[in-house]
Amino acid sequence: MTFPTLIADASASAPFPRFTADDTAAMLGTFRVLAPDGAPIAPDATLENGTGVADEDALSMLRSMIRQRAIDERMLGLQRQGRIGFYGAATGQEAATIAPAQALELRDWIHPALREGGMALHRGYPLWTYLSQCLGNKDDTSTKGRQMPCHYGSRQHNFVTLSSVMATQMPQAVGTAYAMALAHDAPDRPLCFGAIGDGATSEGDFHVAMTSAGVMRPKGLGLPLILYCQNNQWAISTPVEKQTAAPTLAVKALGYGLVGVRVDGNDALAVLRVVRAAAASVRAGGVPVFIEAVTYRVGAHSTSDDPSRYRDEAVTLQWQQRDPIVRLSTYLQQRGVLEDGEAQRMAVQYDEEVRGVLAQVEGLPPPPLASLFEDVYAELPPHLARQLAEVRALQP
Ligand SMILES: Cc1ncc(C[n+]2csc(CCOP(=O)(O)OP(=O)(O)O)c2C)c(N)n1
Ligand SMILES: [Mg+2]
Repeated sequence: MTFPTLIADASASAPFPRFTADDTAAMLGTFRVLAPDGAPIAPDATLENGTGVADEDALSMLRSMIRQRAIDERMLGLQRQGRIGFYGAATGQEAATIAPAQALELRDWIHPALREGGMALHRGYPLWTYLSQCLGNKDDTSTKGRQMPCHYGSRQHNFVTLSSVMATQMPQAVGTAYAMALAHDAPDRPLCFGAIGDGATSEGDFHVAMTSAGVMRPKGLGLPLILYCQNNQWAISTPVEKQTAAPTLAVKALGYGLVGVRVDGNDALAVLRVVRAAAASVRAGGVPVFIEAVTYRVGAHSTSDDPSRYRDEAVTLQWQQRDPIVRLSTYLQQRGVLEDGEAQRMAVQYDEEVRGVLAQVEGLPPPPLASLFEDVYAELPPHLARQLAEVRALQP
């Protein structure tokens, strides 16, 4: 893999958003607002701040991105110490993770993949619950200690519990969007956002979902649906070039009659604008939008993985220099709304927050043993009732 090719076509003048299903330029070009050094590429005087993004929105994203990194770093450390069993970090992908959450509304539903936990946090999912899920303790209201770490879910935040099985988010999101289209009317419908990684585009579910997303037209309108692929260029040890011979992932949308857009996933402002434009379009009844956010997995796939065994880490170093947090904070400093050193201070403050909450939740007991028997049967079958009685007898 050569580092520059995937971003060489980035251009400020990429024709976006035009939202026609045959706009191959948007699928082949990469929409970008900020250059890697944080400078707006081609400020547009007709847009707010020249970038189309209000300072408070940019600051809100920056805070969540820095918080996400602080959490990820602490959780990776915890896994290495054997205090949790697994963790999938979004390091280097914070813009691609947080910006869609800023663009969407709380009434919209999210079917997340492994890297989207930060979307829930940005929506207000408590850090206490997030950490409790990773620990599988009694306050793990997401999965009651029955799942691996990173399987966050919250009804209150319309954040559907992650299924580890790749690409399942896609047909599930189509189904949710279909229900939304039946229950609500354009032009202001809630929408569903389904997230996947680049590797998931090779799954059968991807094809099933893309086909269904195109042909299902309740009330004669497109589904209120955004399908979102974080192309971090690796699926564990398989590079994206082995997933497809297509020039981009976004261009696949064309074959299904959807809108495809490719965006620089390390540019929070660009992702925000793309998801906002897509949301406005699908709320109003437009064709579902498939977004490819180009980024890079600068860390390991998960704590069970060692990328130095299969990839050239010199490339990783180059991507580390395109840090989405540095890009956004430099932009905000240049605008005069972020002080020198403020981003670093925030990082320290969030790390303290994580340590503080962790110190409290690590002491919590596991969920009650009897909860193992809940949530599947309305009435326990006799063999499980017998086992439940045995469990109760064991408890002090
Ligand atoms: C159907 C299925 N096959 C294999 C796996 C094992 N697996 C877990 S994550 C992963 C790679 C995912 O890559 P990608 O979709 O690019 O997402 P990323 O982890 O890079 O965010 C694989 C193969 C799985 N979870 N589900
Ligand atoms: Mg990937």
